[in-house]
Amino acid sequence: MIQADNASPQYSQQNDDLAHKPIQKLGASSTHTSLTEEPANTTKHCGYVAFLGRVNAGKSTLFNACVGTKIVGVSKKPETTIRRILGISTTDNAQIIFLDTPGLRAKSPRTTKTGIKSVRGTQRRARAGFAHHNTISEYTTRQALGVIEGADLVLYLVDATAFFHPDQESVIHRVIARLPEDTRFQFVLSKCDKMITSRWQARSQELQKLTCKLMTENPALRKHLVSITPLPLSAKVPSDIKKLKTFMSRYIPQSPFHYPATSITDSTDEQYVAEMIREQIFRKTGDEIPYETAVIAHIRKPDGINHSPSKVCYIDATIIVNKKSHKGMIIGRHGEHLKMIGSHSRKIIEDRFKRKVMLSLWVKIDSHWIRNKHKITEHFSLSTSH
Ligand SMILES: Nc1nc2c(ncn2[C@@H]2O[C@H](COP(=O)(O)OP(=O)(O)OP(=O)(O)O)[C@@H](O)[C@H]2O)c(=O)[nH]1
Ligand SMILES: [Mg+2]
Repeated sequence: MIQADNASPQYSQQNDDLAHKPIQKLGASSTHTSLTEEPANTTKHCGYVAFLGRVNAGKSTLFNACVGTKIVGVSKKPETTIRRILGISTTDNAQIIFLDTPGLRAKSPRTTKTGIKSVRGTQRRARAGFAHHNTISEYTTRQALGVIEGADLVLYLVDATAFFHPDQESVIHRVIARLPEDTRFQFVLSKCDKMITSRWQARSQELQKLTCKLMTENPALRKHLVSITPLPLSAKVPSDIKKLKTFMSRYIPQSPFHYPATSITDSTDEQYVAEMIREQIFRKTGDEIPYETAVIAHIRKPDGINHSPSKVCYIDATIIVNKKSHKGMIIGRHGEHLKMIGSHSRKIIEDRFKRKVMLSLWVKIDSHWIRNKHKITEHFSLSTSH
């Protein structure tokens, strides 16, 4: 478990299960979305807030901002996040546990008995503007939808700067269908700093209209919805984050803390390292590099971060691609890309671990691993429990 900066870092091998069954909920009767009021209660509260939404909606950026430090990779390319990631923010009286999730899409095309997808169905969906679906998409969707069951509050992010995607409505319906009885639901209009006020206000109204339509189609939404007015915010504006946390704290139950006050995530150090390297791959290579690129990191003990800060931390990481051409793109001419990926991720990891890091990177081709469920679980450290 990675600890807050002021705590001594240590290894942890927590499993990926979501140990967050819903407990008594608070604030079920609140119906307003004002971001300004302080919670009146000073007893201990602890609960789960899940960030859901389509790809690129800004979930991970908001997640990192809420945790207060970077634990999940962010990039302008879709499908940066591949598994559910847990982050923790603790104050004297409240512990909010955030769940970042992979971007959602409409349902995958049907799989035949032999495990091969209906090609005609896929082509039809492609013509209709849906993205390519494969086994990884099925896994990531399950990862995302899997967090809903344990969430006290689900925040559904809609990118204020983008048009509503054709599959947006069906994705929202899938989320609503999974909401447990007393879980609250709220739309968030993200990236508002990128627009002038009148434009995001217009977007907010469009989203309200869509919410009304969704409520007509699915009356269950009414009882979960905190407010029909989406929360407009920017993950890059600290005062918005502060107000959002105040808002969230109204919907988490009275409960002892689930994690030590110094913990910031349940990810292992290896998962963190892999996440940061994957982010740099997404940032430093062209659009051709697909999200089907995995990183497996191994921190070599005994020189790892568990020991004296003067010790160098040796990390070996393997980047797994499924095509020879992708290997070439990641390595780049004379290894330039790989060098850049290595030096940028090393700096981020050194900053986090507060010690010198020797990072060795390898690129390996593993053809068709993306069709192999066991390999997906292994390479992305996905939980098999969902
Ligand atoms: N200006 C601005 N940019 C933002 C904001 N939130 C996210 N972004 C940018 O939007 C892009 C996507 O952000 P992510 O946080 O990776 O989005 P995501 O929803 O986690 O994406 P996936 O993991 O691919 O589903 C990145 O380039 C971010 O820097 C915001 O509030 N303001
Ligand atoms: Mg993400």
